[in-house]
Amino acid sequence: MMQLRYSQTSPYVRKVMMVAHEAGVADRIEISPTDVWAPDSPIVRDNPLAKIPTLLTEDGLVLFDSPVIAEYLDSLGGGRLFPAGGNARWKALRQQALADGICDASVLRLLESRRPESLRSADWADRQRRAVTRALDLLEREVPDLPSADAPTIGGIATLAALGYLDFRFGKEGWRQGRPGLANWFEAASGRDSFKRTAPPSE
Ligand SMILES: N[C@@H](CCC(=O)N[C@@H](CS)C(=O)NCC(=O)O)C(=O)O
Repeated sequence: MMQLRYSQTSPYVRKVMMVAHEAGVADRIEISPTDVWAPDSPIVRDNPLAKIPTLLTEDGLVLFDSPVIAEYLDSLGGGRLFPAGGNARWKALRQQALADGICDASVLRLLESRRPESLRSADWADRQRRAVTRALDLLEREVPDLPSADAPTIGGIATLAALGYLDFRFGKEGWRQGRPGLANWFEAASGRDSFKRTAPPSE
């Protein structure tokens, strides 16, 4: 069995678990809930960066971060989600980078809001919020490049995980507003089993 250092609320974990479901290897992964914020968190034994997801493979490799884990799990399932070459590959990888960047900025914003009030920086939080806004606007323009629901790629999977995270943490901000193309794409693509089976807990 592989072992995945995991949290149910992490969008990066959701992405790699979606890949595991798509690749048909989810039942080879043992989930190991890991609190990366605990002072004595066991995560640092496996990942010096103290981040999840971290995957321990059946061969004894320790893999991070999520793009590496995603490509590894996809390779076990025959490599359907990472286009082999040419612009299709670069587009899918850039979509993943954009989606992961939305998650990075959103996680930073959330963490900032959880610091003691006297330490919070409104400017810093706003910088992250604006990055997400611009990224969503770019996604709206590039909807025609996103994969259809029945032919997923890593770009589409990562985009679903990022938009699902915005719904989970910043739902009231309404990312769909003014982005009808992206909203429609999400509506169709989020019907996939891999997305439904990896939902975060409802708050
Ligand atoms: N680039 C990393 C980001 C992973 C990440 O930031 N995970 C968060 C949880 S959502 C984490 O473990 N944070 C702990 C920390 O930053 O110290 C990836 O794609 O795996």
